[in-house]
Amino acid sequence: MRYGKNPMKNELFYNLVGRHSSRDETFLREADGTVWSYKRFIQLTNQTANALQSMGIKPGQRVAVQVDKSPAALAIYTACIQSGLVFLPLNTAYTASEVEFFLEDSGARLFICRPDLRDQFRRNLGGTGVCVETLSADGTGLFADRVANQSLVGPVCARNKRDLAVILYTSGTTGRSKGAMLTHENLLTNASTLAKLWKITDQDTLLHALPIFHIHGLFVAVNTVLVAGASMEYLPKFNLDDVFAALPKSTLFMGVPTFYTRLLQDERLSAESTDHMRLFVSGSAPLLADTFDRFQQRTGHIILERYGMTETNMIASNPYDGERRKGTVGLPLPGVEVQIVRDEDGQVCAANEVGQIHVRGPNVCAGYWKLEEKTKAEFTSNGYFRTGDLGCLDADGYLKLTGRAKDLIISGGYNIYPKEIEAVLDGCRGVKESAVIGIPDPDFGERVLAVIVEDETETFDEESTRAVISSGLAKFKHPKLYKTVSELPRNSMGKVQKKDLRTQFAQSDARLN
Ligand code: MLC
Ligand code: AMP
Repeated sequence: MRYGKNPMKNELFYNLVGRHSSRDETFLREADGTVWSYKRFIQLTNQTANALQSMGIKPGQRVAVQVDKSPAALAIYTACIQSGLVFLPLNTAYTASEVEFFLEDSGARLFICRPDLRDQFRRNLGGTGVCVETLSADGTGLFADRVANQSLVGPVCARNKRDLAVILYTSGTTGRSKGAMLTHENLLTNASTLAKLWKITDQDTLLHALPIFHIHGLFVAVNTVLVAGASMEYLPKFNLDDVFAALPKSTLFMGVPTFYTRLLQDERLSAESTDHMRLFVSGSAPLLADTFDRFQQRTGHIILERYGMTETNMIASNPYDGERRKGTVGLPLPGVEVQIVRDEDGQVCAANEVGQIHVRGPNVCAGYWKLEEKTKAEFTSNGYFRTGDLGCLDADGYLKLTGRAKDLIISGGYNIYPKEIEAVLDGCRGVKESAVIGIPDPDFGERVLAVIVEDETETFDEESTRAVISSGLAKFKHPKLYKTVSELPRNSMGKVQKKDLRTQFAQSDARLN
């Protein structure tokens, strides 16, 4: 699919949505059995686009959304693409203060939230010019009422490949969240490449249990389905009973490693219950060799592991037909260049030599919203993006991730930046300083642990600290364990040695609260 060929001049919209407009085939089936044909979903997209335009929202303006997963929520995304608006999805776990930062930083014109939060946001956002509308999980709400009154057909706004489609905020190693700017080209090229590589066709049904506010659930999953004209079993969230109910109707599954470890704990997982499945894909966090092996032994399926990040979409994937090599994330995607670069001298590493992973290609974002200096710093002079991941390419070109240069914890597929939590902890009573680390967790892969050095004058109080954390940070970021130490281990430069802390606390007991 190349830009400039489509008379509608919005290639992304055309390839994801427009070309399916008269298809009566199923696009998605909800957990309660409600079926949405492509035609009906596209009518809803048109109605949503008309509603957005009737509110005076202009191409390029940002529409922020923090709502439960539903067909109507997905239609806001496709309607934004149609109308040339910039879609800004937000994790439903984010607290009001986290959301307010994103709204202010992005200059969002419209914010669509869950009905129970409307009054609070209207109060907090009064005077900022952000319009607050609502949408609930069942598709009702103030915004839904506007949508219902609109025409089933709607205009398509012309866009070129460099126009922004989506802003996705990622917390940073500095503790300051950055909005990755994803263009129409980023999304379309990546979805087309993956659908081709994984041989997704209109005969496929994806079991969709991921959230739709991150690139995994939205771009890797939904966009590939749309590009291929496939269908989805569309679950509100990952839940074992719903997954096993939908499995017989599906051919594809995509998940974070936690989904696979949870499936393996369920006796319903077997060769028989998965015999009609064509492909299981894992990503967003390291898939343990043990999970890979046990899944193959139980089901006969070899999980296909792939690698990506918000700023770059997907970077590498194990092959569909060739060897899916355990412990690797496969080969760089067609059109995507991966370089492993030595820290000391910036030279490209030899095969199997570990270095910084740099990426270049049409998949890489246009930079960070309103952060020109930060954007410059994250790209090399020859246009490669610095992922912050460490790894090596083997002699066959398979990429192996070996660690992270960035201080990051991945819990159940969600990224947690310690700096953001440390900044809150350091302001708590009785805390002189803190270091937040990830320790192994059998369910989430990593679990957040806070190491506290007590203030000389005041005693550290875990309960009040938990309350402060709760009021400011999304639940998945909360430390599950607190430990106090007399001092943090530091190297000769004064840098906290988190590696030592991880070793010291690796065996910390599993009591979560
Ligand atoms: C929920 N909790 C988590 C958590 N998810 N804590 C840490 N990490 C998480 N990921 C909290 C809940 O609030 C709850 O707190 C407690 O942990 C247990 O909840 P649960 O019922 O067991 O969790 P559940 O709701 O089932 O959610 C777990 C999950 C979910 C794994 C299904 O986290 C999930 O869908 N993860 C997928 C994330 C994802 O899509 N990542 C892709 C990012 S894109 P309490 O206190 O109430 O008990 C990306 C790039 C790429 O990374 O390459 O794809
Ligand atoms: P995010 O910023 O949420 O998009 O997360 C991106 C990060 O997730 C990457 O930089 C990696 O560190 C990690 N990641 C993604 N896929 C994998 C994978 N297959 N194995 C290990 N880590 C992964």
